[in-house]
Amino acid sequence: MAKKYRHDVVHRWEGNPLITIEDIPFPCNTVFNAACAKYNGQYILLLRVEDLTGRSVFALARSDDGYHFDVEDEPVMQPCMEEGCFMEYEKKGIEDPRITKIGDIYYIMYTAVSPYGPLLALAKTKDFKKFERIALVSEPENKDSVLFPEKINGKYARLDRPVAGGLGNIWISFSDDLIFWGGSRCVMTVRGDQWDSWRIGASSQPIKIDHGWIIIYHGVKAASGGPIYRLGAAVLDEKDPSIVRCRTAIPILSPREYYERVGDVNNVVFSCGAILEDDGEQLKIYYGASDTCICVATANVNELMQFCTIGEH
Ligand code: BMA
Repeated sequence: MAKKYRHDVVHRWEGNPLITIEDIPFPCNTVFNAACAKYNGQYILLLRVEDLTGRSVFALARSDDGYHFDVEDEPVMQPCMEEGCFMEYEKKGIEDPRITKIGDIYYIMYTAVSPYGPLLALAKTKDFKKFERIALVSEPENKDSVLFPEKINGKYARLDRPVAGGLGNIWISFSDDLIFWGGSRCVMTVRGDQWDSWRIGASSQPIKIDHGWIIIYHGVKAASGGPIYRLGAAVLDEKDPSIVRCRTAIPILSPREYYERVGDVNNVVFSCGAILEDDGEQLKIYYGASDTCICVATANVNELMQFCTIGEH
């Protein structure tokens, strides 16, 4: 059972891990890094499930309380098998989805793993039954894209994480149609030799709060024993989200429990989404632990904001 620690701002659910391969009805290696949404009063997780060949597919899980999930019998999205560009660019799998609801459509940004490296792809669903691909929306190497739930100054906006010079920073881009993107700017960079010094990437879809957008992001440090993936938070300006208003100086969640320390990839907590409850305070952060299972933790969004400091962004 997850231990309580009085300095925590993010609190692990005592029933973690909430989904393991035992819960997946079809054969697989691992399940991790799930996108989340609320649909018809239910919690939906779009799970990244690595099949026995090592390629990832997406499966769907539903829950009434956000903690106890039932996983559907078959994957809802697999790497594209029909001739066309998706097939070429999803040959090595589909990974790490993030869901953003715009109007009555749930958009899914995900990583298409191509022979040329990972790139961004976009799909949509209205009912979590029928999923439709829209477009490939970047070149490699790019990952960790999240759409904003509303237009910013008349344009769709996304965060993403291109890799350049070995480092990964968070960028913002804009679009009129969700397909062609531009106006790109760097939003947040890796920091010195801190916990987020090697790579950072948006984890959760941006969530609107008073005067800004809060995001959960992951930060990676290249430690001597291998990379360590941790979570932090940042608040972006409401009208110009390329401006970081504040950012956590220290991580809000670090690998500590056995299931976060040991797995297919050790020392990983990696989130692909969070849900702000209707009270406007409780945030449920879903995260993959050591690329082997799925967990949930909660935070009070106001306490989280107090953790974000003005300073070096
Ligand atoms: C990142 C992503 C995640 C994964 C993490 C740790 O680059 O590929 O899917 O959880 O590495 O292995």
